[in-house]
Amino acid sequence: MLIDQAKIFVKGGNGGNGMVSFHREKYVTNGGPDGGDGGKGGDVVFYASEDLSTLQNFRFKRRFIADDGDKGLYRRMYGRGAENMRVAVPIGTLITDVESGRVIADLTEEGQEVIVAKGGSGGKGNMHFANSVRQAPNFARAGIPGEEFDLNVELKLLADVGLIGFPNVGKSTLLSVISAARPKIADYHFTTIEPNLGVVSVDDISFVVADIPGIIEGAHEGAGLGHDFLRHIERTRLLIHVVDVSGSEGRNPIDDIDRLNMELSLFNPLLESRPQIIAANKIDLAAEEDVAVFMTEMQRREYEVFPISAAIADGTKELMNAVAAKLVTLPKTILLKEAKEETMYRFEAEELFKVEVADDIFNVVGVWIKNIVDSTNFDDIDSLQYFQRIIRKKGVIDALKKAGVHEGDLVRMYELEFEYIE
Ligand SMILES: Nc1nc2c(ncn2[C@@H]2O[C@H](COP(=O)(O)OP(=O)(O)OP(=O)(O)O)[C@@H](O)[C@H]2O)c(=O)[nH]1
Ligand SMILES: [Mg+2]
Repeated sequence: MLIDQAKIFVKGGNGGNGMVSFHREKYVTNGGPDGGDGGKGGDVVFYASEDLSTLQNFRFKRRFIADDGDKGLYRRMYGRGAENMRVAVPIGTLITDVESGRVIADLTEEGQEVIVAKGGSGGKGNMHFANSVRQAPNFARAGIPGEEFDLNVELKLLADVGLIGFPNVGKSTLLSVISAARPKIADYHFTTIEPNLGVVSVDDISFVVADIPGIIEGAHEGAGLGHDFLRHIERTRLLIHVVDVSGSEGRNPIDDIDRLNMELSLFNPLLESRPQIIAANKIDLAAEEDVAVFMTEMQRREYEVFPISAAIADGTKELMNAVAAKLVTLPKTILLKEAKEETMYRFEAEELFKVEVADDIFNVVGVWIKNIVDSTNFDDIDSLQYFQRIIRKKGVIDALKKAGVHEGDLVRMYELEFEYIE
């Protein structure tokens, strides 16, 4: 398969709750509030590592939940913040938010990292809530819950080597003799309609080879099938250009090389400079002097070129040795300097809240208001008063009035519902 994919759930740790406590000491009566703040919940962080090449790890573990922060302590002591949870993913991993479809990150470089779910901040301890009027606040705020998302994690093909060539030249046959892959092989054009991957081992080196559908002229404008797949070989490090040296379809192999390279550069000029090794296939059908002419011309152009007969695996070992030797000299991954894709962006900041009116109910929605509601203890008079003040200060009441709220209307803020009183 071309794309490795997994659906996962990520959640940042919850912030620890703030503490309610009062300073106590011998001979000191009515000490001030000294409850400390809760610690921050851990973030879930994804980072790109070249040690991985598949999303295999996500087959077994699909939930990534960072630890919660500790709660605040006595004597103004902060609760400990939780460690971040760090998850390695292969280079080339694309992360999208399932709900919104937004791209969160495209990790294309070693070590690049992104916070996919932020941990919540800790709640403030009661030491923050004293003022001249309220000297003994007996409430603290709860920690904010960590962000949570369902994510789609996708790894695009990161084959090391791409097999390119016109239809029917023997690309799939070659893949079948150098790897365990079993692509469909037949004597007609476009036998391959989807790319096949094979893992090739040469001594202790292994690499991934991608066999893509045959490319025809005009592919860069969408002719044939190859176009859709050309972009999958943009990230390969090396190309094996397979050509039918016997000219069994009445074509000239040297022309084939030129025309196919032209298609590649029209599709993406970067591909022009991608190293190529040439596989002169079907030598069993070719006249010896034709093979010699072709070889001489390619060597003149300073290509490495190997005469092979893929069907009987003749010469393929030498070809693979050369491929392995070449790969070790090439950079590990080709970075998408000129790729069309987005690299990385975070969610935009959200507005504090929004008032939505439906069926005469005034709904106040948004992450901020949800957090305030979650962290308020409505049974506690101080906490409730604090809540009332903060929503007034941040303009929630004004926004409700603007939306047309009247005495007795129902207002809903997540779990909290009340009748509006002037
Ligand atoms: N005689 C001979 N036939 C070969 C050789 N290699 C491949 N073939 C034949 O050529 C035909 C096409 O082979 P495929 O491997 O399907 O070619 P392909 O390049 O993958 O073709 P598409 O997927 O259609 O682009 C098949 O009938 C193969 O058996 C070879 O070395 N010698
Ligand atoms: Mg094929």
